[in-house]
Amino acid sequence: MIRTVATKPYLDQKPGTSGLRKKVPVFQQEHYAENFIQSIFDALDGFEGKTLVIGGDGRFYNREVIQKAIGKVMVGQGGILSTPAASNVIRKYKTFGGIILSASHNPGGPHEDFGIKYNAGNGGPAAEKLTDAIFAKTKVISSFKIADIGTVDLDTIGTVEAGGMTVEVIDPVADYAELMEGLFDFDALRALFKSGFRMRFDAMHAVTGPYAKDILENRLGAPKGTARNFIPLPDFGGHHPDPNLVHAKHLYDEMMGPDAPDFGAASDGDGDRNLIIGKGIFVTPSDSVAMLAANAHLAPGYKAGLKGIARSMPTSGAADRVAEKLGIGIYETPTGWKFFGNLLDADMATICGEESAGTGSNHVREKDGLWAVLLWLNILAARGESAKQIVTEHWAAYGRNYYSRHDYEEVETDRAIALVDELRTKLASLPGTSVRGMKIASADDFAYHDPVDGSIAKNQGIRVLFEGGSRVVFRLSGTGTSGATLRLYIERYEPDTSRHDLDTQEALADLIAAADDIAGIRSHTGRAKPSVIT
Ligand code: VG1
Ligand code: CO
Repeated sequence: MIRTVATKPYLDQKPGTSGLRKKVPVFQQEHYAENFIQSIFDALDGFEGKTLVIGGDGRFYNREVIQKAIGKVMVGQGGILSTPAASNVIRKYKTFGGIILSASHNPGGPHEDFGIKYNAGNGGPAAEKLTDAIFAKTKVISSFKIADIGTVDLDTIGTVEAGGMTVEVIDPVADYAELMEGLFDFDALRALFKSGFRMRFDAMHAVTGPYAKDILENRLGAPKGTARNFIPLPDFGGHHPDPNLVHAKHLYDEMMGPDAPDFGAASDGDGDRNLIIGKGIFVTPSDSVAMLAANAHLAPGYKAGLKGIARSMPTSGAADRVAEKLGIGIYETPTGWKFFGNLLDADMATICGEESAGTGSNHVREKDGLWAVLLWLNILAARGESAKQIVTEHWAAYGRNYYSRHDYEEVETDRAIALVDELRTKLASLPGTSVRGMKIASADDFAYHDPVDGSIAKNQGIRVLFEGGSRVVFRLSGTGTSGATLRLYIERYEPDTSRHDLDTQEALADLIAAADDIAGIRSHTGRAKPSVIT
């Protein structure tokens, strides 16, 4: 029985970098989730009778919203599907699209964050054109449709008919594990673990736990205990499921310690991010995408080579040097995975990456945390070298891009906007001037012209480029849920091998000071230092 229920619009349902993200109490307002989900369908055509995938990272409010969205759907057991696994299910079963319930790396719980995102039939996040259309619908919605099918059992695998609809509860891991098995040399990985290779994977009580446990321990024979914090919890054990040097500091400390395992990794709330730490060496996400691209041909799924590499604008230029050496295309896109979709669909890019710990390939249309970890393992096995050797050899061959991101979180929105506005008005006058002895070569507000569909995305981050290739980038986050988050990205290229083991913050100190001179970060935000440095 399908009922139509009258509703009133909420005016704050504009999707950000990755779907709609708000605090749980915001989503708990009457009809808030129903309105947004109905608006997704109102912006789409031709889904009648088709199948929809629903994924979620198991955070608080996940199950409740799944019951609201249900139509003819495929859903992961327990309401769980990692973001990359959901992308795979959409592609594999050629469904109409999917809805992913997650706020990714943001904390979960009754007072923390929740999110809803729509992925299209290619498995990728909805392009801007569609998210704009969804937002337009949320502003005029007057009713939504809902099926009274009672409570659906999400915990038992199988198909149930409910209220004239079919609900298929699937094993969330099986299809994904099969996909990984086709890309990587599982025999070589089994041999690696058999030889005594030790690894630590921290699932941070988020969605990748069951995937890591099954793939690493069951299928690849890694010792029990390789996967840690592998039981997904609705509040992620009270932590931020954000795999970076702040929220996964325990892993970093272990990997730098005297009895460190050979390789350490972690993933985020919805399983699309990755943190890579070799024994005694942290690999920045920007370096990781460059190193994966340079070595991908060692894995069976990429032995024919890459078509191209794409990276988000704030991501370091390390990957550009690899693309140049390989003689393949390099694409610079705005922040957010939705901008890679066209390049992947058109087979112009094979590997994509973001500085925020996102790496992925054309195997799905999302970034994929465990994929990056398995590709690293495959490369380690094929080369028979440690992560540290691979990293230092890469720097010696290509030069090192020192890179860091400074986040100023929960800044008052007005003050953050004032900073950006002031910076914009200054842009034209900056080139040719010097800051701290460094000459500014150019300054602009990044705009992206999509080479596939011709669409243009403006105001995607302010870049100040210095002579010699160093740069600072400023942008406001599109995923935060309280106040504004200012992100400052700092990069310096260093070709000289004798200067490859400096402390990153020291190597970037003059650029960090220059960024404050240029943008007045401290005076605008009232903060003496960033909240998070990665
Ligand atoms: C952040 C990252 C961006 C990433 C996005 C979604 O966006 O910077 O690179 O694609 O999160 O990641 P923003 O607008 O806050 O800078 V996830 O793992 O939260 O889906
Ligand atoms: Co994520």
